Amino acid sequence: MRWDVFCRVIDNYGDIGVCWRLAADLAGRGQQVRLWVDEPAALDWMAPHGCPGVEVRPWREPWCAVEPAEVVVEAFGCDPPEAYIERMASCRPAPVWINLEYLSAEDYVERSHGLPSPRWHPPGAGLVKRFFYPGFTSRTGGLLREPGLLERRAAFDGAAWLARQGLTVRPQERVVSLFCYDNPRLSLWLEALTEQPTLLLVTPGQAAGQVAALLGHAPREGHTDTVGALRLHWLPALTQTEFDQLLWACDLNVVRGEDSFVRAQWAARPFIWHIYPQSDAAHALKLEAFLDRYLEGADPGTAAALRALWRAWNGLSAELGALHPSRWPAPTVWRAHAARWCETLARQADLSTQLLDLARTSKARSG
Ligand code: TRH
Repeated sequence: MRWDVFCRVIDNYGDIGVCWRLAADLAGRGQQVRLWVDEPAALDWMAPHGCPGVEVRPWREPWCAVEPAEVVVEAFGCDPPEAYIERMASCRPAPVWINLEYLSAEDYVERSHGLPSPRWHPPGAGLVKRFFYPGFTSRTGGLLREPGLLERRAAFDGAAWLARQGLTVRPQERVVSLFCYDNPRLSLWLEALTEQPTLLLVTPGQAAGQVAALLGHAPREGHTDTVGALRLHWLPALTQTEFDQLLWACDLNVVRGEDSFVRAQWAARPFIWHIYPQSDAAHALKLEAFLDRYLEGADPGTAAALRALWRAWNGLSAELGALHPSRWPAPTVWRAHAARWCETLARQADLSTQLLDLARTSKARSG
């Protein structure tokens, strides 16, 4: 099928990050995808080699007159151009129109997934938009997971990857990646890490900016600084494929937003989620909803330590002692928990498989 995916970059890299993964995954399954994006700059480093089957097109006003694809995905309610919707309404059969929503573990997701929203007024009169909610249970749209992802991770050699970055892990050292938003708790956390043999891989942008400010010098890409038992290595911007490999190579990953959050789960390694902060504090409920699912079945000590750590990291609790590694679950216990969670998620149908099913059945229904 031919697909048009619409992406509006609001901020950061998650909007384009999710849309690119989706487009590449669909193309890998033989679909033809046009990715319409208003701000494609991040693709230069995220996906410099492109992907066969994906055509990146500029989303500009005034809109160009193009024939709509058979399946139209608007990411995160970004509202495709009116002129495009008008054309969709005149197509016979009408294209399948799907709104890919934000990821959440909250209960409303199961209730809302798949709901139709018929359009009564122009420009889309007669069309039906369907809500597609990614999620963590079988009654949701699942998570992006390309075929063979977990097998590639299982065959991956983390030490060799680190060696390619010029790094050799020392005995007892914990390898940690840092991809986060601005975080006033970061200095306390880093101070605690100086007491433990740690190799911290710092991603460019907000993470590097804050660490650099604390050290009092600019980030030095490719270099390593040492403070006590902590070695800090400044990473360059990685492609999305390499970013996954970074997560696979680490013992602990600090991730954020939506896409890196999902990839950390497929890495089957311990992780801390810096949730995207929302002004109405909606992120607090979202964080707790995920923790409820993630920690189900964990032993009470592990569950309490992780909940306290994640809350403290996100500024949702004053119990800052939870940030100290001495309060974290034992590495083997934490890793076993992460591996079990990944196995549980892998039993669920992945997002692209479910999206393809929805598109095929909707197409068959509309004739
Ligand atoms: O960048 P994010 O915080 O993105 C978002 C946006 O803020 C968005 O508006 C919001 O709605 C959403 O979060 C919840 O975090 P995210 O989602 O993890 O996206 C980062 C992307 O950048 C992801 O695809 C991985 C990629 N990346 C690389 O490819 N290479 C790198 O070196 C790094 C650091 C990231």
